[in-house]
This record gives sequence, C-alpha cells and structure tokens, in this order.
Amino acid sequence: MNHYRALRRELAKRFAGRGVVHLEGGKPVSRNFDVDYAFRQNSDFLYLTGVEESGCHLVLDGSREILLVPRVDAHHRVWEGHVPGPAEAKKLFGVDRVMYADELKKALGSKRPVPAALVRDALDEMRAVKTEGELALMRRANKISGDAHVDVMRRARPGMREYELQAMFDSACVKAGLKHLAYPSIVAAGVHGAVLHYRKNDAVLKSGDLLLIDAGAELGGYAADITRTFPINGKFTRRQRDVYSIVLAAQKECIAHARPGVISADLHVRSMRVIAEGLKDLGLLRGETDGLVEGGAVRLFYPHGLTHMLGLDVHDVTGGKKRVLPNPTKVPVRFVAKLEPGFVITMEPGIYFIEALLKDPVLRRKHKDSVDFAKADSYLDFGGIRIEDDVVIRAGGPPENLTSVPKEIDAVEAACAR
Ligand SMILES: [Mn+2]
Repeated sequence: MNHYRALRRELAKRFAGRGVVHLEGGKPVSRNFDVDYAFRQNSDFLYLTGVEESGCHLVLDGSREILLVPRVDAHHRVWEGHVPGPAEAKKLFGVDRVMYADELKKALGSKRPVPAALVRDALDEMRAVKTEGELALMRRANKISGDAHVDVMRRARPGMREYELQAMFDSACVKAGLKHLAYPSIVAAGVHGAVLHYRKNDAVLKSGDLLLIDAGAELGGYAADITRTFPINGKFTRRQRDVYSIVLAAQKECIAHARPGVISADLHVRSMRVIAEGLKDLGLLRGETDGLVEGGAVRLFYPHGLTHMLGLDVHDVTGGKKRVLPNPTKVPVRFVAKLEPGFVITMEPGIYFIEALLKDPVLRRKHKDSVDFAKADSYLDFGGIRIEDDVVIRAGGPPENLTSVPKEIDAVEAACAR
C-alpha cells in the first residue's frame, strides 16, 4: 500500500501546480454476447494503485488523491459477486478518498487536466526504473515461472503434443498462485522452433528434435519472460550441442557486460559477433566478422533483438522521451537505451534456420559470398534455439539474474533426465 502511495506522490509532485492528473483504468472488452475477454488492468493504473478491478479512475491533484470505483447494483452482484464500495476500497487500497466512478466530474472539479501524453511520458520515465518493491514481485514471478519450466523439461516425452506442455506450464504457475500468464506461451517442437512467434502449439514431439518454450507468468501484473530450449528425448545431439553452445556463449557474454552506462544496442552487436564467430566455426558463415554483422548475413540466422525492457508489460516502457537515444551501431536495432541501475531487461539471443529467409532468392544472391547456403539447407529440419533470462541492472557490478532455470548443457540434460 505504501509502495503504491509513494509512486502516486512522486507522479503528483511532477505535475504540482500544473493541473489535475486523471487516469482511467481498464474497461472490460466484449468477446461476444455476454462474454468478455479475461480482464487485465491497464499497466499504468496497476503501477499506481495495485487495483485489479475494471471501471476505476484515479485523480491526483497535489496532495489530494481520489480513487473512483464503479457503482454496482444488485443485478451486477448476482452475476459478478461482491465489488468493494468506497469505504472498503479506501481501506483496501490505502487511498485518501474513494468516490463512485459516476462522480468523476465532481472529482475533477474545475481545474485543468494535465494532457494525457505528458502523464504517459512521466509514467514511462518512472516505470523504467524498478523499485525494490517491484523487484520483489518480479523475483517471485520469475521463480515460479522458472520452476514451471523445469517441470516441463522433466515431464516432456516424445509423442506428446506441444499443448500438453503448454498445459503443464500453465498448471504449475496457477498452482503456485500465478493465475495469469504474461503473454501467450510459445511451445515449439522441431522445425516450429524457427517460427519466432509460433502460437499453434499443437504439433507432436519427436525424439531427436529440440523443444523451444518461451513462457512466463505475471504476479501483481509484473511479468517473467523466460525461454529455454531442450532435447525432447533428454540428450542433445552433437549438432544441437554445437549450435546451443554458441547461443549460450552469446547470452553469457552479454549478461556479463550488462552494466550501467552500456548502450543496449551495443550489447546486441556484441551478441551478433559471438553468433557470427560461432557460425563461422560451423562453416555456415565465412568472411570478416564485422562485415557479417554490418552486412546483415548474421541476421539470416538471428533475426530479432537481444533485449527489451521487462516490467508490467512484457515489452515494457523504455523510459520516456528524456531517454531517447540515436542508435550508435551500424545495424538496425529497435531498442536503444543507456542501461541504468534498476532497469530489468531480457537477454535472449538465438539461432534459427528459417526457410522464409534461407530460401529467399534475393537474400541468397545478396549473401552468396558470406553464407554457405548448401550447408544451411541441411539445417532446415533443425528449428531454432533461444535462451532467455531476465536480469536487473545493478550499480557497480554485474546484473542480478532473476532466472535460475538450468541452461548449461549438462544441467539441461540433468533436468530432462528420466
Ligand atoms: Mn522476451
């Protein structure tokens, strides 16, 4: 409660004397007649209040703070059960004053509202740096999600379908009290591992293939975002080991270098270099590493970002206008930020063998000197490997890794042992 109050005070302070801050919470979204989509509170609203009910508002005016809750009738209670009224909400959420949402005009009074875009930007600035209270939630969300990953590794068997593993993951999280996933789980066996946002999750697991699972639950709205890739029969093949080792080396090197002051885009380039070197060792790429990175050949095998911010949104706010930076690298990178203590970011390099890229005639012509396409074709049954941990940037040292799911080859095989 004090945690949320401190954040509201901080926001109100930023706009002191400049008008009244009004935030509207999330509203239910209809799926079809009488059925709504599962409700998830607006992240800014959750950040400032912890309130998970729909239909609320928040008004901040200097030291005055008002939470507005929906007025419900007996009919609503018949279907939806109890909804806290003002007196109860005041105690529950620790706000100075609670009114009904239909009294919004009165709550706002005659003062000018602060433009929503300014409020949004201030919240982007604040949300980027996590407080210890937020980190405690994120640690727990990661631990439970991580345990669910280990559960899936232990129980996966050839012949199962991807959705059975999806259900195992969900079940482990829900049993531990995390009722909501942070994003739709990607459970991708074999070649499906090369589909970056694979969502079908219905293929059969085959012995000898890899299983890539990207899944995380949220606690108090705070997300975990974890990916592991493991052998379905419990033992990596030589070829899988070789590719896996490259991805793991790239990830570990980037984590070791994730310090305050470092530009995220530079870390991405660092991961591309490790991957380029590794793919050269495997004979898939040839030439100078700089040329492979800047010319885009590496991107045929690693076509996504290394990192993004993590928080109440799985791809979280990037810190507001004051933190916008030009991309200092020669490669196209979407997330460019100077890392600060309290940032939580993902570290998720990968290598994939994607038919849509490797069979593209234009790309084949463009990169014919850099890529051994005949060799790459022999990997088209491979799928992909991604390893993703969530880390907290810390002052004066290495980051704190929130994710403790096994990732070393021996440890993954031990977790899969049957
Ligand atoms: Mn991610």
